Formats: sequence, C-alpha cells, structure tokens
Amino acid sequence: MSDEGELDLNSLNDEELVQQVHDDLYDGLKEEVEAAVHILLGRGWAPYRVLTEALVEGMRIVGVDFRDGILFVPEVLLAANSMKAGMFILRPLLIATGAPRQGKMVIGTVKGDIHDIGKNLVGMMMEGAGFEVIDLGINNPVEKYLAAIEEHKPDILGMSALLTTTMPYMKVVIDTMKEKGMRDDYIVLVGGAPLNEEFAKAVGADAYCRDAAVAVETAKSYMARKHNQMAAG
Ligand code: B1M
Repeated sequence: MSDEGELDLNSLNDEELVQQVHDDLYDGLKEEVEAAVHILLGRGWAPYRVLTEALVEGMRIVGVDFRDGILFVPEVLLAANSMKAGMFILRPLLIATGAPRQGKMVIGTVKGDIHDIGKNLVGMMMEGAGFEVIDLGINNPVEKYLAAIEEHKPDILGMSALLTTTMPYMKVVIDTMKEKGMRDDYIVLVGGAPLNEEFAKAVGADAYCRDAAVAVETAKSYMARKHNQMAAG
C-alpha cells in the first residue's frame, strides 16, 4: 500500500483502534496488530485490557466466521500468528507483576490437539500471578504429562483441549494418574472452549476454568486450601 493510502493507526480513537485490531487480526496483518498493541499501551491501557478487548475479542470474531465456513484454516493460522505477535508484546508486562510465589504448574494441550493460544494465555496469566509454569506445548500424550510431573513435581496439572474429539483424552491422563496412585497428589485443572463444569467433573478433574482469569483464581484458591490442609495435618 502507498504511504498516502496507509491508515495512520495513531489517528484513531481508542474505540476505532480496537475495532481496527479486530479487523487486522481477522485479515492476519501481524505488523498492524503489533503497532496497535503498542499504541494502546502507550495510551495507558492495562496489558490485560489490551489482551481481552483487542486480541481475545478479535479471535472470538475469527472463530465465528471459521465455524460458519467464511474463514478457512490458512486464514485462521494467519490470524493466530498475529494474535501471538500481540501476546508476545504483552507477555513481559503480564508476568512482571512481582506477585509473591504461589506454586508450580505443568500445563499442556492434549494429544491430537494443536491449539495453543488459550493455553499460552493461561500460562502467562499464571506466571503473572506468581506461579512457575512449565509449558509442555501441544499434542501431549499421557506419557509426556507423567514424565513432566515426575520431573518438576508441580502443585497443579493444567490441561487444555479445543476440540470435542480431543477433550476426552483428559480422562485418559487422569485415569492413568489414578492407576498409578498419584491422582490425589496434584490439583488438576482443565480448560478449553468446548469444556464445561460437568465435563470436568465427569473426567475427574478438580475444576474447569472458563478463561485465564478464572484459571488464576481457581489455582490460587486450591493452593490456599492445600496450604491450610498442610498446616492442619
Ligand atoms: Co481450530 N477449531 N481447528 N484452529 N480453532 C476451533 C477450536 C473451532 C471451535 C472452530 C469452529 O469451528 N468454530 C473448531 C472445533 C470444533 C469442535 O471440536 N467442536 C476447530 C476446528 C474444527 C479445527 C480443525 C479440525 C480444522 C480443520 O483442520 N479442518 C483443526 C484441528 C487441528 C488440531 O488441533 N488437530 C483446527 C486448526 C486450527 C488452527 C491451526 C488454524 C488454529 C490454531 C492455532 C493455534 O492455536 N496456534 C485454530 C484456531 C485459532 C481456532 C479458533 C478460531 C480460535 C481458538 C483460540 O485461539 N481462541 C477456534 C474457535 C473458538 O474457539 N471459538 C477453533 C482464543 C483463545 C484465547 O481462547 O483457546 O478458548 P481459548 O482459551 C481460553 C479458554 O478456553 C481457557 O482460557 C483461555 C484464555 O481465556 N482455556 C483454559 C483454554 N485452555 C485452558 C487450559 C486451562 C485453563 C483454561 O488449564 C488449566
């Protein structure tokens, strides 16, 4: 695009700029998304507000058109990369809160599933809340979760699944933990768009987390319970 035709993001007011981020995310325009994130931060927006109102909402819109067959995998991949670029800018700001050390979490997306944006976001928010986070990435078989638990001895195991076809795998992981007599040694939290509380209960998780903020609150309250139990016992 020529200089003349280029849109000056700085000339937009906050509302227009957020709308523009939604459009640029939709169109997979990574540099524009990055520039807008910087501008919003420069205008004093809290990183979490930029994350939720600009990026997460933009991805929600992408999700609707993906579902309706208006967008396809290649376009959604570009949108996801743009979102990740925006998250990369926000990450240090979200994790540098100086929160006191809370505990340790191992988190990963389950086998067969390559969606990682939500998991990454949960990881960031948990780090910001004072948790040490070991991220196993995507497509994790039960062996990988177990090896990480052995190695890192976390307080919490977090699992993410975005597909109705992959979410049942959480039960495989939890059942294997039960078989090995180690299920009760860990707090198991699960999340991902197709899950709900009923599902979490059915697979034997401790709790379902609707979003990253809920994951942080849930993790904190389970850690407080754990400390109380240890103090009492
Ligand atoms: Co996919 N995809 N996708 N996709 N994709 C969905 C999930 C889908 C709902 C789209 C749709 O049809 N509307 C649909 C699933 C339908 C279903 O199962 N019922 C779908 C499909 C069908 C597919 C493919 C099968 C498409 C195909 O190939 N034909 C394929 C599967 C690949 C695979 O995994 N094997 C596929 C591929 C892809 C891309 C690679 C193109 C890309 C992923 C890129 C990436 O992640 N690196 C992609 C994307 C981006 C999406 C949508 C559009 C967006 C997901 C996202 O990042 N959301 C998604 C539509 C949707 O979810 N509405 C869709 C933003 C993110 C911040 O939210 O991930 O929900 P979310 O995370 C939230 C909460 O869920 C929660 O907190 C997060 C932050 O607030 N949370 C946790 C998540 N994990 C948690 C773990 C916790 C706690 C909370 O642990 C404690």
